[in-house]
Amino acid sequence: MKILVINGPNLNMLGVREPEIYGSLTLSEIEDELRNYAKQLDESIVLEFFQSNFEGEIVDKIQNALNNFDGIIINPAAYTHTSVAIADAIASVNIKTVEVHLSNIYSREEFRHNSYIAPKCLGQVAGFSKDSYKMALLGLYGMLK
Ligand code: CA2
Repeated sequence: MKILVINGPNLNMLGVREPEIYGSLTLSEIEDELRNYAKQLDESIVLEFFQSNFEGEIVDKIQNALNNFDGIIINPAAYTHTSVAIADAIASVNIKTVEVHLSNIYSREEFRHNSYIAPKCLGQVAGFSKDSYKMALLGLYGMLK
């Protein structure tokens, strides 16, 4: 089972700034933890990680996932609240996708309460810091296996 894990803009800064909101782990530490968690869940899970600060690169990556991946986990970061292009890309490939957020976007500013991406996904996990990714993987795995 091949799962693509996409992280959007500024998440490459994790662990470097604003640890009080997003935690003190770096993105690569979160990716390592998720890789270990996947291995415990099922040895046959293969994860590929991708981070970009560019909307078009994320759209390209989702399009290229067609016929190459069984599922997608995505933290679209700020594009969650703005990107019809990423929402359309997810809908067009029809790959089972879960949206993830480190923070609880519903307890933050009003503009973070809307997600263009969530309606195209199986579900959304928000507010559990790095564990949001593990919960998303568990849910996606349950739907795919
Ligand atoms: O809670 C999340 O995971 C978010 O997707 C994070 C986004 C934010 O725009 C979403 O509303 C919720 C922001 C990511 C920025 O990451 C940074 C990490 C370290 C320092 C500064 C920004």
